[in-house]
Amino acid sequence: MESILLEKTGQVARITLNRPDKLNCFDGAMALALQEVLDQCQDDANVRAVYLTGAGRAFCAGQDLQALLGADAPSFDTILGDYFNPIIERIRALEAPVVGAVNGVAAGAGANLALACDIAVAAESAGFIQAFSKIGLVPDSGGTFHLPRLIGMQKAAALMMLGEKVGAPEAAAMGMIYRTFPDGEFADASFQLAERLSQLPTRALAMTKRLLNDGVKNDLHQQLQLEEKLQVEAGQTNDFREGVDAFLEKRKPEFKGH
Ligand code: LHQ
Repeated sequence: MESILLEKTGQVARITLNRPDKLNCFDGAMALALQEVLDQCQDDANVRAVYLTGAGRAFCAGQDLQALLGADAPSFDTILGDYFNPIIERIRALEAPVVGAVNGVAAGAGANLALACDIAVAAESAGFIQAFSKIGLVPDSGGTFHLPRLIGMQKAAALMMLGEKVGAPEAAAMGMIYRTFPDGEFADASFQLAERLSQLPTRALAMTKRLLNDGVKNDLHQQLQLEEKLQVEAGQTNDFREGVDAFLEKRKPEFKGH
C-alpha cells in the first residue's frame, strides 16, 4: 500500500497521508514520498491548489515511534534534516496554496504539518496535540515558528509544555486554524475550499504567499518595497485584466492562473 496518495481533480492535487492503521504517522519512506509529490505539485503548472488530508480516522500522529527502535533506526538528525524539515520548507515554498484538511487527530509533527499549510481547516471532532513534551522532546517541524505567530506566546507555551489536546472548535477560536466544518460535511466542504482556491488568480495568490512568508522577517520599509514590486508584477497578469474587465462588465471573472 502506498503511504502517500496523489490524485488530481481538475486543477487541485489531493495528497492523502495513507497509513490509517497507524494514524498516518511518518516513517522515512513516507516522508520522502511526501517530499516527492510536493515537488511534482510545484513542477506541474496545472496544479493551482493542493489539498492535504489523512486517510481513516486521523490526520497524522507525527513520527512513527516504533521506527525509532532497532539497529537501523534513523538518527534524529536524519528524521528532522532529511524527513520533516524538507516537507515543511516545501509547503511554505510551494506556489500553489495548500489546504491542510485535518480530518481527525493531529499530533506531534502531524500537528505542525497542519500549521505549516496556508489554510488549515478541521472536522469538528478533530484535535491538535503538541505531543512532544509527553515523550521528553521539543516541538519541531516548524511548530515553534508557526504556533506562537498564530495564537501568541502564552498559549503556544502552555500547549507545547503541557501537551494538552485542543479540540478543533477551540483551535479555530484561538486562531490556530482557519475554521471547522461539521464532521458529516467536512470532506466535501474542505475540498470545495481547495477547488475555490484553484479558480482564483494563482499568480497573485503565490505572490500573496511570498509576502506573508517574507513579512515575518522584513521590517516595514522592506515589506512595503516588496508589496510594491509584487503589485507591479500582479498588475501585469492576464488575471488582473480579467478581474477588472469582469467587474466592469458585472460578470463573474474567469481566472486562468497567469
Ligand atoms: C502510532 C503512533 C506513532 C507509532 C499512533 N507511532 N504508532 C521528531 C524527531 C525525532 C524523533 C521523534 O519524533 C519527531 C517528531 C514527532 O512527531 S514526536 C511526536 C510523535 N507522536 C506522538 O507522540 C503521538 C503518539 N500517538 C498518540 O499519542 C495517540 O496515538 C493519539 C493521541 C495520536 C491518538 O490516540 P488514540 O485515538 O487513542 O489512538 P491509539 O493511540 O490507540 O493509536 C492507534 C494505533 O496507532 C495504535 O496502534 P495499535 O497497533 O495499538 O492499534 C498506536 O500505537 C498507533 N500509533 N501514533 N506516532
